Amino acid sequence: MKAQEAALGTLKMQRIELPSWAFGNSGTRFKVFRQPGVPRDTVEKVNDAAQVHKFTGVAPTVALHIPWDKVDDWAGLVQHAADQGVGLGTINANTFQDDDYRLGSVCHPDARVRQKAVDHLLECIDIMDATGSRDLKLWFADGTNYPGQDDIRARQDRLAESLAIVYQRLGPNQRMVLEYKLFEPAFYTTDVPDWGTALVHCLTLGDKAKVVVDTGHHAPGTNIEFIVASLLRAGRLGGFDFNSRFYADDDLMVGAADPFQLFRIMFEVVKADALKPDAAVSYMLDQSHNIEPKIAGQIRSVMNVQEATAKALLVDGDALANAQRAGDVLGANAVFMDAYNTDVRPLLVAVRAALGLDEDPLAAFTRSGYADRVIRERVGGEQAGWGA
Ligand code: RM4
Ligand code: MN
Repeated sequence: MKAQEAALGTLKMQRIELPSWAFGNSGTRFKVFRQPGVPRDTVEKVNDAAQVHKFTGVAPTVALHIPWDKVDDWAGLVQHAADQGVGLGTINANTFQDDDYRLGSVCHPDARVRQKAVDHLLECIDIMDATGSRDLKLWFADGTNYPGQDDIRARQDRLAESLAIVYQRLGPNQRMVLEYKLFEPAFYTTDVPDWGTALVHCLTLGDKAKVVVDTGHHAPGTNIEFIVASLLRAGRLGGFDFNSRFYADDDLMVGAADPFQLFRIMFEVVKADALKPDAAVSYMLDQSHNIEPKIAGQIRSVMNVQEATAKALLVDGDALANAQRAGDVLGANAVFMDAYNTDVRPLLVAVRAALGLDEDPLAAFTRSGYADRVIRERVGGEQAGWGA
């Protein structure tokens, strides 16, 4: 009972960040299915994100992607978000959708293109100044497709030089968070393919540089919780991009493909006491809802993170430590699995009650009529896609 009460307190304070692009149309490279009622601009994306927070109570910030979400009046957007009960979060840079970036951005062989990419990243920090955002998220599509295409080490040097310029520009309360990805769009080499490469660059840059773990960016079978534990130990875990994968960077709803993996990851987070706001680890979703409704898809994802967190919080730490010390392999595993196999849905109902929310966020959202209303209202104009 005590454990449940403690878990309830922590779950009430949990914070999950939503990606603006989850609310726009998205798809595969084969087809983008358009959905009615999809936002047409950043303001409408923020409105949709605010619905997720309204019904879950734990998703009060929305991450933006630049230039997709660029607006003329940042102060106006900050105010609009506040009026909806949310804030603006991480600023995600985009150096992958310009013809100049065919051979890369910050690692490009041509100094002119590298400068263009760096200028974009500096502009993102200007935007952070205006929005009050803490984190600049960097994911680079840089890499090569063919052996011999470019010099692997020289590309690392260019990356380090570019990152150093951007790092210097960060304000005292701003951070740079560097995301790695195994492959795609480059297939032979990727310039930031793994947490080792990301960490090496962050360690060289300084304390304000941290690594982002996108759960979809690993080879099949990778032990992601080991990476999380190692980065936490090094004080270099900046945050997560949560999603689910069956094959590669599937961007499916977090906790859908392998809820046990999400539990194992959240257990490492809980062990390191890294759920607290001052632990400065951000918990962001990075998903696209290609065939399912988007706001409901985000609500479901938030609930999945909450369930994994609740289970992780219920692991009996003393019993586990005792079993580990005694070398009791099966006993330790049983303690772990007991928590995973606990039905935490009643606990989350209690969390929602304590927050003054409906116990069933998805049903409450449906009942609110918001989805039907925006389908009626959002006619005309160009519906936002993941790239706009
Ligand atoms: C990348 C990566 C980034 C995201 C882009 C759209 O694969 O996950 O975080 O911003 O996709
Ligand atoms: Mn990501």
